[in-house]
Amino acid sequence: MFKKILIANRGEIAIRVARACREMGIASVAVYSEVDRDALHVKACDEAYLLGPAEAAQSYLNVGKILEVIKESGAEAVHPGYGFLAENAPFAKALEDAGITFIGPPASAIDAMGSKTMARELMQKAGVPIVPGTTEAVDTVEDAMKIAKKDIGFPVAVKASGGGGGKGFRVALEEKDLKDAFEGASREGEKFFSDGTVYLERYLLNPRHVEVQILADTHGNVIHLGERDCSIQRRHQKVIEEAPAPEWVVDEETRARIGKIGVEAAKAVDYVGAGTIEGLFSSDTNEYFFLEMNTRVQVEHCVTEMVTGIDIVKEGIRAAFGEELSYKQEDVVLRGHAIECRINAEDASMNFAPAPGKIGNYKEPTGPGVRVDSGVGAGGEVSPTYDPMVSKLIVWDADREQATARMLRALAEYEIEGLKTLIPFHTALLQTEDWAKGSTCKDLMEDKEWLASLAFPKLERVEDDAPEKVTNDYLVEVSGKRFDVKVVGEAPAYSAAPAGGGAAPKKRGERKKSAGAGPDLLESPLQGNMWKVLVKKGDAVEEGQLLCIIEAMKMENEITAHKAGKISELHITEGEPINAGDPIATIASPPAAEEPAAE
Ligand code: MV4
Repeated sequence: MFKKILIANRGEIAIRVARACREMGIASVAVYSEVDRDALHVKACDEAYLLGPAEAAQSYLNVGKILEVIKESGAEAVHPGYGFLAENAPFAKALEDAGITFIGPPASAIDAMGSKTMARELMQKAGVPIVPGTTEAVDTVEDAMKIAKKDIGFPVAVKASGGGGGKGFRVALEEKDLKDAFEGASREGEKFFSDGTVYLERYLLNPRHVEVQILADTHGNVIHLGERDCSIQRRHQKVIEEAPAPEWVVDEETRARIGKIGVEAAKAVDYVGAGTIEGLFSSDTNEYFFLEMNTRVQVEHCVTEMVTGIDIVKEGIRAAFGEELSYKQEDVVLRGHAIECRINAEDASMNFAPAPGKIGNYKEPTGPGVRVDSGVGAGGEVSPTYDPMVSKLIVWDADREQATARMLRALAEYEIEGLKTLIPFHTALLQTEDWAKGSTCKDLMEDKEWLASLAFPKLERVEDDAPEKVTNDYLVEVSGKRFDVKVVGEAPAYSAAPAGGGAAPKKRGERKKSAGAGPDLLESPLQGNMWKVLVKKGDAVEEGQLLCIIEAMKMENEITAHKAGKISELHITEGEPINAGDPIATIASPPAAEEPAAE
């Protein structure tokens, strides 16, 4: 087995991989950016090297620097986790050329699946069902109209060829929408993937997102670990995942059928390691269609681990080393039900705007059937530079209903001070009839009133009066290599009001319209670029009305009015950069409210 692996990632997934290494007797090497010096993933590894400044391009995406660290540390293999360099074929190729093992599929498989049109063509040839549509890019709106009318029929989905995960995805419900959808998807493809080409699919009405976990080795063995249902999404970001799908959605026979589809898809690209076939499942017709393959370990792999007992990360490492998989298909048995809630530092009442910041006290839930894969802890910080995930809360129980109860218990135990997180959102959602029925909760996720009712009490920073003495861990970097040192000094003054407690979220429709009370100034919750400004000075706005869109981390973040009133000052300009805490708009309350004041 490998003696030393470099983990080219940060946060919870870097820790997840480090744990697998520790259990396998493999030394682990962390890499970190300047803002991650105290990050938990650094401590989870045996040694650690500084890559560079916070900006991912200069640190976690800095291939040249990572290659240097590989050499210096003597690592034989690299685990990319997810995000960053995980699906970067040139990186996998550069490692192959340098004689370093990339823990993942061959660069050719990443390439083949990276182009969504090429993937569709390959899958069609391999007999894998794809969503009806084109397997080649469509060049013009006119061509698109012909194909949509003749071969596909409306509604039609327009998707960017370089896309994936819903980026560059537009829907044309009828003919007159096609031009906008085509141009929108193309523009987004150009912006995010430097590829403006698009293709067409039939737009399926109310499908479920059902994906298949695959494991493959270099000896030709390919198995599946059953499906995950990730139908609860917010603007194409998964927020809750479960394994298996609700039993009334996917039965044993369907599971075997879509599992086989997943295995065939992986075989068609000579896959190695852990991967996922994403697909759309139409419950009405029992049809399953290939959407795309994610050629990496996914965020939600844990729910599959909980119901199969198989360590997906370890199997990926074994496969990369050239060992055979530890399991045959008939060894894979699903037991019970697992649910994962993504505990993001986001404000569900503000269109899921990232809410990065410093964590005060922090206590994770424990007890039977509970797993927390976290990337930060007490006193830690969710940086505005990276993905705002605090942790993944995963529970297992004998069936879906009991797993739901267990998740609600765990969410209630979870204490995260100083940050707005999705805990109130998950708590409310898992108690809805929609969730119990196993619906995709699409309407709920768009229900602004319901989301606004999940608002937090205002967070406060409280100064400590007498600083206590504490032992602090400091670090020294010698030639970019990290060493830990203990220093006794004063505790930091930061502390924060509880975020987890406060009023229980109101039920749907119970919320009263705000009469415009509270502070006037709305500040940017995140750093990014002002992409669109939809209001002007002097406009009267409703609470929750869309004001502007900030592009950050390749995501469009909708910023909505925090209260009703008149925009007395607008502090933003389209196209300009904006920092977290910068003013966006001053909203003056309307004169004396007609509605009675709340409470
Ligand atoms: C679709 C679709 C309907 N028809 N494609 C693409 C990325 C993935 N995150 C969701 N995607 C969808 N692709 C066609 N041809 C609907 C979705 C979709 C979705 C699917 C299942 C469950 C929830 C969803 C939420 C938004 C979009």
